[in-house]
Amino acid sequence: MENRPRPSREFFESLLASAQGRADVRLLQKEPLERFLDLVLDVVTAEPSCVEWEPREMVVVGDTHGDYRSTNHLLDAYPSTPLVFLGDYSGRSREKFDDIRNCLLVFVAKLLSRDRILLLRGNHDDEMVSSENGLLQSLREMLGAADGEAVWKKVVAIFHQLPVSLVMKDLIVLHGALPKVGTLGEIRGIPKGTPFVDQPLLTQVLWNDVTSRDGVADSERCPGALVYGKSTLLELLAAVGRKVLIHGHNYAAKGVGCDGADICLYTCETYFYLPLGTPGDPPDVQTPLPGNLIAHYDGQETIGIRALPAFHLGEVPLFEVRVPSDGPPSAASVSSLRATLFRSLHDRFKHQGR
Ligand SMILES: [Mn+2]
Repeated sequence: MENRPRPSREFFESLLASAQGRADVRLLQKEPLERFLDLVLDVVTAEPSCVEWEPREMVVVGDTHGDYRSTNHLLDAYPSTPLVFLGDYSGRSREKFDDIRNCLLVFVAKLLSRDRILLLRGNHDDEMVSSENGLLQSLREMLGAADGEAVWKKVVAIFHQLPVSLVMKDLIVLHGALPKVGTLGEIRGIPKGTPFVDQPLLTQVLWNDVTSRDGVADSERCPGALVYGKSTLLELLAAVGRKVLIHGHNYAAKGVGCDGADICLYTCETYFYLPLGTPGDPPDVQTPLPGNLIAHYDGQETIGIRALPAFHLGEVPLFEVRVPSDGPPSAASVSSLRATLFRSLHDRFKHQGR
């Protein structure tokens, strides 16, 4: 495994340029691309299904779904902070090949910073879903039918080897929502390397949802998955010995629910991008909706929920979740100015429907 041939420096430069949207992905050649994907596969295969990190600062990024611009922005904005991506790297792309760019970008980042960047698995990061969500089609278009399918199979092998959860101190981090388990050991025991349909608990991790209604119901999104409310979430958190679930997979306008026990992040502009300027204005005149959220954990007791433009506005969080060592979590709105901006954007978003 260690002596796989490495692609050339020139290849890595053109790979990065393509992934960042500075060059045409169709200029990439199949053979070095496959050698690159083999290197990424080795790195993620060595990781456990349930990653356990000592308490430390980290930024958690929700579903990016082909939004390589946001991914690139985050990699630039946090060059040394541990970054956890919640999965769903392809699907729902805004423009052709955005899904390929985003996958390549997170793979390059992982290869270069394997101990700092964690790529968790989402429900789209799967053989079946990525054959239907546009990624296979994009790769066929990029490389031709046969070569595109061969490269897609290597991408799928990586997807299936991604870890499915992270536990750190009082937090558990995964794509969908906690599965119905009685112990953390059941989550640790979820095997890697298979499609989710073969694994009932993995199906739940990747597809479950938390809602505002209490009780447990079957999910309409996927057979075998569940939708549940606050009391069930609190029971499951207690069962796995944690206080806060950080997850993606769904859009939650505020990003915080269940009094801080539920942090739901969506970090993709594709669905939730509402220009404030007039059409044709440069991108920095437009403001993403607060659906474009990340969570910053200080490694102690505080998790700040920030919208992506916060980088340009002094890093003021929208909401703050406190996780004291001796009590339950609590959530509070932080900045009244930003809360007002947030509410006006949210109202406008609601009126537009989606
Ligand atoms: Mn998802």
